[in-house]
Amino acid sequence: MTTSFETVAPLLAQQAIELPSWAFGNSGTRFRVFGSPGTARDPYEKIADAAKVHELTGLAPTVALHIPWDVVDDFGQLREYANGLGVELGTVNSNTFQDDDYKLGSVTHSDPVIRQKAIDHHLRCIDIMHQTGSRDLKIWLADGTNYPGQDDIRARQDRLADSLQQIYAGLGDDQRLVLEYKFFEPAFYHTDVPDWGTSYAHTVALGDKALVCLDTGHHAPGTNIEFIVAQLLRLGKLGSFDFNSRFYADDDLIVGAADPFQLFRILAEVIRGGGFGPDSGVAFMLDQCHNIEQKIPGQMRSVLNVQEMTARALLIDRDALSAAQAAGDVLGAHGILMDAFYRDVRPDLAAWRESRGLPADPMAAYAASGHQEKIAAERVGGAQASWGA
Ligand code: PSV
Ligand code: MN
Ligand code: MN
Repeated sequence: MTTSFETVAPLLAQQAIELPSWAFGNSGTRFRVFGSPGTARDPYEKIADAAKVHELTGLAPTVALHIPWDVVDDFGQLREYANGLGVELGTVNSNTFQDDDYKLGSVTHSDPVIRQKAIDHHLRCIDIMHQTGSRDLKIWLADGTNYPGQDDIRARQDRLADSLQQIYAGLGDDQRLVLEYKFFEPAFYHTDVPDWGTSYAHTVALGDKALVCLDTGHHAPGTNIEFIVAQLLRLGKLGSFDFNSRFYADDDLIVGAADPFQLFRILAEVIRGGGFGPDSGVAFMLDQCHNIEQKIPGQMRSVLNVQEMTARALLIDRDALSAAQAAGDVLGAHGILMDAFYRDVRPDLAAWRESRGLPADPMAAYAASGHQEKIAAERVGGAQASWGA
């Protein structure tokens, strides 16, 4: 007995995927950042682009901000602007990686003055969160060292723990801190939060409002990410995802592009562990850049990929799978999982979208709408936003 699409459709209606404001700025590699016509010039235009993605897909009701890239004079006004376009402001991402003072570290720095500056930046982010109505403060640190012996790894952990405690103390009752990990880059010998275990250890020490953020691009090749998902959900410490895909390193490519099967396996484990849906406490976000492709359709493709893989993961026949597992039926159990992975849900999703007043094919609808040409004509003059300001 296979699970029918109709059974899982109500669950799909609960899906929300947060878009990163920085996906709508120009980005590139250390070799070149390519400009493209129509790219947003300020936070308002980035939000308008995100709202367009939501309008056509119904999947992206919130936009994440990056501070100081998205600093505006009046965050209340930015919030009203977003609301007027049908979206909310979401996670606030702190940035302590683009200031000369942080060359040797930010919240782990041995100089108390620089460390305080980094802590204060996070407290300012929390203040902004009160104005934007954001729940989550996401911390990704560029801290680390390039050479063995460069600094005392253990003392840096102690300073990290102390700084995080001061930041955590500034959170409001309904706010959360999500701590992201990454095993390399920009530091190449060690990073101060390299893996889920380190993030877990710090967030456990902080308390219930501190959780782990799992960025799918931040693992060594071959890492079994769905196992980490299962473990963090088991421990009640999975706070959010930064979805993207990678072929080699932290490539920030469109989620599901490099390895759709891995995305399926991750989502299957999310659903299995109760991490799906608004009440789960697990936030889905994208953390991507669109270097050579158009940005609005790039984000649309991304949320649609997550939706398609979620639908397939929801279609796993759980009863049959449990029975096969209990019977020790290795190939039978594997086959049940693969049956769901190979289900082509695109026609069902197209019909379902239409029934909800959305375009059956959002990508085609965007291309036909003339919106890209319109913003290319309108957004002339001024500096386009880049992965940065
Ligand atoms: C750097 O690796 C990074 O991509 C992290 O994943 C953050 O989430 C993102 O930048 C935004 O700060
Ligand atoms: Mn990330
Ligand atoms: Mn990253």
